[in-house]
Amino acid sequence: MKDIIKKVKNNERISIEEGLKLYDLNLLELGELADNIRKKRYGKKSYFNINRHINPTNICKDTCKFCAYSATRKNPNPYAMSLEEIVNIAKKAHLNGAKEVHIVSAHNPDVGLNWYFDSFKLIKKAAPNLHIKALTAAEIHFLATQYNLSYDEVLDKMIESGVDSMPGGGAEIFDEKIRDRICKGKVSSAQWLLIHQKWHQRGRQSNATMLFGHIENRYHRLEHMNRLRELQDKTNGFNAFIPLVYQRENNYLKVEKFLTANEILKTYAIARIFLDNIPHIKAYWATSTINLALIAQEFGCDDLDGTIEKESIQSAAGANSANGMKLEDFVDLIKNSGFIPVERDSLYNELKVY
Ligand code: V47
Repeated sequence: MKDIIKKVKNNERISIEEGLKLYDLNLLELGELADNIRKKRYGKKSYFNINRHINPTNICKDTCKFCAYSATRKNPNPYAMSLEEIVNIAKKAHLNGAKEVHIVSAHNPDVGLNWYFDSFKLIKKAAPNLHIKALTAAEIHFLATQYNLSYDEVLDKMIESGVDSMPGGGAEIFDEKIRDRICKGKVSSAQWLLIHQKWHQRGRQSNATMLFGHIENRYHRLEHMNRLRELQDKTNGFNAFIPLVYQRENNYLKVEKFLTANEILKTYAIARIFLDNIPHIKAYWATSTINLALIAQEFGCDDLDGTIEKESIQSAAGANSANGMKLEDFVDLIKNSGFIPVERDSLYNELKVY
């Protein structure tokens, strides 16, 4: 263990096995290692943005076991917003101060290809300065397959329609055996990585997520991070890594034990140490709870996502995030936890220090 700690302190890259070993360290010692890296880069700054999540449809041809959001027997309320509804939500959010719309849909085979792209075009027309973060690699794979397009064609259409950056969803866990058990049939791990690589090669940026706390183990998490680290070495296009804590209500993936705060914080800290080439580690409060996200600031995380305004994916599975958070409350919480709230844009340019 001493050798690994020395490596971390000397900013040397650690292996999957060394990352795994770090779980054996006590939480506070591990936290300090991660916190030192965070402090060197960002001091006491904690980043967030004023954003609006929009989930335009929950009708999905795929059946991921962890998902409580898509319309199924457990959630029999299918919907697909009209283009007008989507644009109005974006316009209203922009008027209220949002700088980003984060648009993630289900894989809806009925609305047509243009419904996806027209919504982006119309939003860009109505609010040219509003950053559009939209289409996960899982959605891109779905659109390519459904409409017989190459990934390149879908990615080019995104750029033409005004999409600015890609969110990190759909990554789940890259290990193929686990992936088969939780989301068989959707974008494969290799395809997810290829789509992000192609996006980065267009000079664009994206995020990467990891869904953890279900049937995966610690090795799977590190191996997942390793695939991201390898791609980032090639492209340098990932802005943030977002470990998503699994929410277990209203879905078909039975998990008896909920992760302990200890395990969640250790995973954040190890992500900060292991992913030496991804600048930001985001504690997405919708899945970790805001309380733990605030503590995570001392365990390597430098970003808390944003005010969200409305959220349907994690809240469908039990998270307390359906209505987002008021800006004043968000800023106060960060300040009261001893950090400096810094509003950023979607590409991490600083906009306002509170
Ligand atoms: O990929 C689905 C996850 C993701 C559950 O890029 C669940 O900035 C927990 O990707 N428990 C979509 N998570 C959300 C997402 C995201 C969120 C915040 C910021 C960014 C970003 C991206 O939600 C899916 C899936 O992994 N998810 N069901 C669940 N039961």
